[in-house]
Amino acid sequence: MSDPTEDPASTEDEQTEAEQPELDTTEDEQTEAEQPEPDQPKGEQTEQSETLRSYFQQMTVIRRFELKAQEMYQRAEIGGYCHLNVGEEATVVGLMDAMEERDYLFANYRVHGYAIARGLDPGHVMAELFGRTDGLAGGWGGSMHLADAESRFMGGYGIVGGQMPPATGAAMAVSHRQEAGPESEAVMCLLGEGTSATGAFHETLNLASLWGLPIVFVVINNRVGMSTPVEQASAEPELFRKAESYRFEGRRVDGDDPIAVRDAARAALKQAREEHRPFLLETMSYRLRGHSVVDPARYRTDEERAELAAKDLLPRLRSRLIEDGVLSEQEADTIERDADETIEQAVEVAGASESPDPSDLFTNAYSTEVANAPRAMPGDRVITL
Ligand SMILES: Cc1ncc(C[n+]2csc(CCOP(=O)(O)OP(=O)(O)O)c2C)c(N)n1
Repeated sequence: MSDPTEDPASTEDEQTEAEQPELDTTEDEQTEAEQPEPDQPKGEQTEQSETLRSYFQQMTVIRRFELKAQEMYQRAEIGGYCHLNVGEEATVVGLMDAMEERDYLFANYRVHGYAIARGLDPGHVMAELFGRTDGLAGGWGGSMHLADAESRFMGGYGIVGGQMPPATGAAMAVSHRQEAGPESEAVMCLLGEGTSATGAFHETLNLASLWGLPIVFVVINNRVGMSTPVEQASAEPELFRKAESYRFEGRRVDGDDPIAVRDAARAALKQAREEHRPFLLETMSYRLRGHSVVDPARYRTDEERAELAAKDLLPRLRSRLIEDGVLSEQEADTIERDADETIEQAVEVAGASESPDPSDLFTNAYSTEVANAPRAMPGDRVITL
């Protein structure tokens, strides 16, 4: 793994050949004879191979889900906002694999992949994007506000940094009801690199350290916030260092390597639960598409686009797994076909689901009882009592 204290450019440059996925072997160049038999992948099936195979499968499902979400948005099946995880799939599966069921997850608006990797049904995720009753939030949340309390997936948030105070509050609740130790729950709070320049970021890091909270803040550094490169948005572009000023640990990891992400997140969560101390993990990846599905990313030059396409982690992982004998070409094809089928089924589930009843518009909108009428406000309850 690359030295996490290096800056992004030199980190990539300094990766050794052994660490770098091979980029120069295209699928076309491989001959039939070089392919392992479908049922006998070469070499022993180590645990690592099984893990990589499973990661490739999950990443493929997430990628196909996201591309389908873009298509469904263009067909006006999905409204509102829609932000994709394209290019960040290794980070997504690595982080989710590191979490225990008892841990809580808070996220920003780029959240579909996390819901799927946390084990939620792609059909229910797609139905939420469609705004239908079978959606994770009954169709009221949409793409940015997926949530499932049962799996402790505490939601995506549309306000930049809006997820950080409630995540910190959840970690405070955990610290009050449980002793620090290996069995403790922990909280993972995801954010983009642009968010690390906001007030909520600094306020929550400060309190998490002062109060000794079991929380891992994960900065998913995809290098650009809307159209602004991180170097122009943050005086300290090595974002994991921001933990230092609040006297806790931070670390940067290669976000294109799912195993490196998983191991770093596991170590961070372990420390959070065993010491009830916060941790700041920074994952380095690239957002391959625009900020949201309606952003054509005109701030990128043609050269940058070509560079990004060449960096796409999914075809690189595919080639590497085939080359290492972890997968055969046919198995990779099957994984991709199955993923397409899963996503087609998800679209069917979403399309067949009812739209919410407009008379329910104010149900669950306030924590206090409010008459279910468009003009009602929480204070009305006091007046009518
Ligand atoms: C408080 C607030 N300010 C501005 C916005 C508009 N906005 C939406 S996303 C975004 C960029 C955030 O970038 P980053 O945190 O890096 O996340 P990424 O999109 O890269 O995942 C901005 C400014 C907002 N949603 N909320």
